[in-house]
Amino acid sequence: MSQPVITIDRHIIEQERRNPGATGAFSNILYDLAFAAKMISREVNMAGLVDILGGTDERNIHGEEVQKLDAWANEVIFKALDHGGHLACMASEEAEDFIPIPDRFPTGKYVLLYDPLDGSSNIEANVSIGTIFSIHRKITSGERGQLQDCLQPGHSQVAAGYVVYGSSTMLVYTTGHGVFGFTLDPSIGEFLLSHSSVRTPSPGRRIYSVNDGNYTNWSAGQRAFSDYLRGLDPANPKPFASRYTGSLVADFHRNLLYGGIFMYPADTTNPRGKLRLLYEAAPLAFIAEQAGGRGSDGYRRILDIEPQQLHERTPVYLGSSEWVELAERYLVGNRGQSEGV
Ligand code: AHM
Ligand code: MG
Repeated sequence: MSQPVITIDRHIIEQERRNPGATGAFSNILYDLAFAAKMISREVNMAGLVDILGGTDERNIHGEEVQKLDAWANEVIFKALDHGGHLACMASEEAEDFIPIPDRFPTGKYVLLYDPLDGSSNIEANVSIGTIFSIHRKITSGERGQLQDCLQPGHSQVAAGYVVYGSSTMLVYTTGHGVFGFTLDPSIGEFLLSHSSVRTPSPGRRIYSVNDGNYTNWSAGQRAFSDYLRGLDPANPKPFASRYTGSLVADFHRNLLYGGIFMYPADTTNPRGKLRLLYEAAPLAFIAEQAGGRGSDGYRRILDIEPQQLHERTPVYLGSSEWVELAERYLVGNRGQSEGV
């Protein structure tokens, strides 16, 4: 007999049954996120057609004002989740402050943080882009969420995931019991289980993903590690392969499946790196760890960082444990020798 087709809804229900105390609230958040992902996927796939179908710079074919796709995706996610009664508040990379649930809707015990469309500068060139999300429990006592509910360390996430809008659309998530990937079948509009219990191969492929153009602005340790990866260090005469699209989700996803290391280090212009702790680093670090890999800021586990601000940044090292640990050794070993950072 052939294997049963497992939709994301079925998978979520089966995961929920493993937790006898579950109320279904958490599952509903995941359903709503999957729905929003489908909406965004459809629009991303149409992005190149807007001009052909008669949109103008400011108005689409329906005469409506055209929004930038990342602002539109931000609203789609918010509206898919604002009314279900499961969230106390949200925070988005696209919004300066945390976003309370509108007063007309009931609230719930979870908090959602998200980056609606990461890598959106790549859209015009048809390069894969993604959505990233992170879910926490509300920790304050009031009915409506507060800023404090959003400022939680990554180790208290109850779920995290991302959607990659690539050659196919995939949703990958973890609730702390492994990593599961679902591929969207556009003919039936369903996410189907395609990657069960994803493990990052160990040691995995020798791939590194970083914006090498920043080399001269890096610390001595980062430069030394980069030299190692490029085969310029006698300790490693065999260079790694370099793969970098400039789209975090795409680069992370490839390395999750193949092995390798993704880095966005600190540099002289971005002393805390470029990527955001709450919307990008923490959720992907949770997934990396659940797949047997590692997530570090170069010195400590990303999931242990206590956030102080919604939009704070952190250096990021994600991927196969071997390579992330090696990066840490180079950074720690050359600490104090940094010119710029
Ligand atoms: P964004 O949140 O403004 O889209 O920026 C995040 C993106 C990541 O997807 C990617 O890893 C990084 O910025 C690329 O930055 P750079 O162009 O500096 O290499
Ligand atoms: Mg982003």
